[in-house]
Amino acid sequence: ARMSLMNPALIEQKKKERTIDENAKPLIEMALREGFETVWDRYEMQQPSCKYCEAGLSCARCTMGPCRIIPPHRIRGVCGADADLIVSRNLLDMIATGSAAHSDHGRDIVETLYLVGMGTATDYGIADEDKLRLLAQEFGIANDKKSAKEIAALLGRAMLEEYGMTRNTLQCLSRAPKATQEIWDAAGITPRGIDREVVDSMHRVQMGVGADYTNILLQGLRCSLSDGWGGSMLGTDVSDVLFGTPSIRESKVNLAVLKKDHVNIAVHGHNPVLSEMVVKAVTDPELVALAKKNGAAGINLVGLCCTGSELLMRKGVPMSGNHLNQELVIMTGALEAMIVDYQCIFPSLPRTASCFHTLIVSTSPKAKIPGSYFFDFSPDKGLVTAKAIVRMAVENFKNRNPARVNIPGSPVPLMTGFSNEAIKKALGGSFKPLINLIAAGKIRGAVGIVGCNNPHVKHDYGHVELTKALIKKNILCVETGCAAIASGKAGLLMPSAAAMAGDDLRAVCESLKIPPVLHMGSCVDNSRILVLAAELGNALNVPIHKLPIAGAAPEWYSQKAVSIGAYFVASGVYTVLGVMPHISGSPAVVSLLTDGLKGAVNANFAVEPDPVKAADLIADHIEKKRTGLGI
Ligand code: CUV
Repeated sequence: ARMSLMNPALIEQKKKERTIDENAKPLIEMALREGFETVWDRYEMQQPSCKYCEAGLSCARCTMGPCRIIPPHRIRGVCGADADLIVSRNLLDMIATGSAAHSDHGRDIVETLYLVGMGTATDYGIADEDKLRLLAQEFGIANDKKSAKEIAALLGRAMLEEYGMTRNTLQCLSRAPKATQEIWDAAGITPRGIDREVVDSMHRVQMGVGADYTNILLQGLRCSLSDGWGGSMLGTDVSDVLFGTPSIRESKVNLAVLKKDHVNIAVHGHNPVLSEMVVKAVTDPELVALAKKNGAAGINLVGLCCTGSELLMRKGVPMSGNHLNQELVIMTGALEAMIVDYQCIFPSLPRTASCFHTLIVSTSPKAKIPGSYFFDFSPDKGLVTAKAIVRMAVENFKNRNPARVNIPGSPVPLMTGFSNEAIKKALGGSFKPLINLIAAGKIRGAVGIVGCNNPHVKHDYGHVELTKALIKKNILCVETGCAAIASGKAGLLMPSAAAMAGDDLRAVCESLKIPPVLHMGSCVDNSRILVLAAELGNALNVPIHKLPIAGAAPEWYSQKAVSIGAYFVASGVYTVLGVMPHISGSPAVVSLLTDGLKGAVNANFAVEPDPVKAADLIADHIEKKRTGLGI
């Protein structure tokens, strides 16, 4: 259904309110003018939001309710749960959901490694055998006389065991400084198995189980650790083994990476097991020839969201945008197909696409989408499926309406590929020079800026303003996910952005020829940030919480982001959120998360929507940690 035509002044105002992405603005304007519904319209239609849900004070988990807490009289749900319990239970549910999403994605990758070893996923191979052998060593697999394939099977098997419940610990936890591991043990939050912590959490949110909000939130930390140091970490490491450990390279970003004269295909979602096969398929000579026969100059593959970051980091595939760009990519009228797997995909994309010629192709049995074309993608038939999808996209080129094509502006260059391995290499083989720069105060500290876009925040504003404010204070930013892409679009991922940094950081970046903001990958690659923190802690022989580092999620929306925030804090990293979680209904829970947790893990959350103020909070924290270290 089309909305009524909107007056130009209102369109102008909304366009400014919604985003700072200059390439997005013309499409937002077009959508408003012509009545194409976007996430911002749906957000507006949902206002005012339910104040009970917003405060975390509603519960519909069982059918004795649904319940809301409305003081002074209705202060318990039908079961007897009070505000603290309802809020904490809702939060644990979010953490478990996010942890499950990351870790299940990790499992799909680990399974692929196992299938490569067993010889049934022949389209995949081992791209980084050194990393495979290092990991095997870490997992106690003797590997000198074995072939890469044999190791892949054994390592894949051993990693799948991490999901179970017989080992009672996770291998990668031992990457953390000893003192940090001891903190986890003392707090009783050392995870015992990846799936186990999710199931344990789900058990606790069943009515009549978890009743103590503190105990519930501690389980939240344990479950999140099983994501960060478990499922996500395996996902990152094994993706590197299968598809290559990222190295520093250049590419481009924003909606203008679409090409008017090419068949344009976007991959959207998360798992490189799918998107890497699409990368292969688009270079197939037969399909390229078919594209040309259909009148196109070639096939142009672009990324979106995290699977885009995976391809950008490893292959330099251009990136069309982040979370709130997903509908706009379709509205360029130049996209033949959007291939998705799972997570962060608007269920309404086929509805958006139905106004254009774009085909939405879903590929995961877990994420079938009404209105999409479904291909049952699995690693044993990866390439043949990817080729079939690409063929469909190529054939769709003839359905494009040239009058509708609107690709605004031009792309921005960026530098990417900053895996820990690549950073070390750039530093001459170890983190020592980085540590020296931090000790000398040339770099005051480092901040991981991560997470999504959220229509509660002007698109990209939180990320970009926070990043700019921090580099001005000589604080190095390492970024993943949609945060990194926001910085990319704003030009912050180029060495030339050093000009926007404080004098000291600027000099460091200029001498190393690196940007002041390093793109470290997708959301599961936040595990790279954990490993970086662990290696810094180990080098200095201090627990993670003593390092001059912090985390931030200025525009987060997803359950996955809650899990990320929780494992940052549980690992000892002070973390500032730009969007308030639904917890304000319980002052006790708020106080535990923003203060009380210091007693258990020496770190806490803060919430600060103003990015400039958030930068001040982070800088203060970093200076305190520097003083603590005597530097
Ligand atoms: Ni996984 S989780 S919107 S794509 S960062 Fe982007 Fe990143 Fe959030 Fe999703």
